[in-house]
Amino acid sequence: MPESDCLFCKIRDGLIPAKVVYQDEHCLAFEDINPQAPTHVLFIPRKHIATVNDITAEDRELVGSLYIGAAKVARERGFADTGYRVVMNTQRDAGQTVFHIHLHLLAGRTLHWPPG
Ligand code: D5M
Repeated sequence: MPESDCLFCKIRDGLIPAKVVYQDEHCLAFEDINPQAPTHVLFIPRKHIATVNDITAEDRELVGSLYIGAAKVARERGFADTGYRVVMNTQRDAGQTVFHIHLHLLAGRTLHWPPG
């Protein structure tokens, strides 16, 4: 899929509105439009990467920034000790629907395991 057709690239570029809650050099985070928990934030790299399969060694810092951002937002919202989940769905069987990688941050309720 070309980057110009990617929903999350359009959010990154300000073409589609989103409630941005965090950003840094590599990463942008916004509230999920269909929250599955009281806190549900998506952390995306500014660079278009379709799936986890497409991450390369040169993306190390960028991928690390998604986790650093998620931990920061989780800490700010008081979940550092009570707990939260970060997860990246990959391909059809995991339910990936947007093909620009995104780290889900879920918190604010008891999260069951396995997720189903
Ligand atoms: O997760 C894709 C996630 O993206 C899903 O939780 C809904 C969310 N989503 C879809 N469209 C939007 C917009 N426009 N703003 C914010 N969030 C959105 P996946 O892991 O691919 O199933």
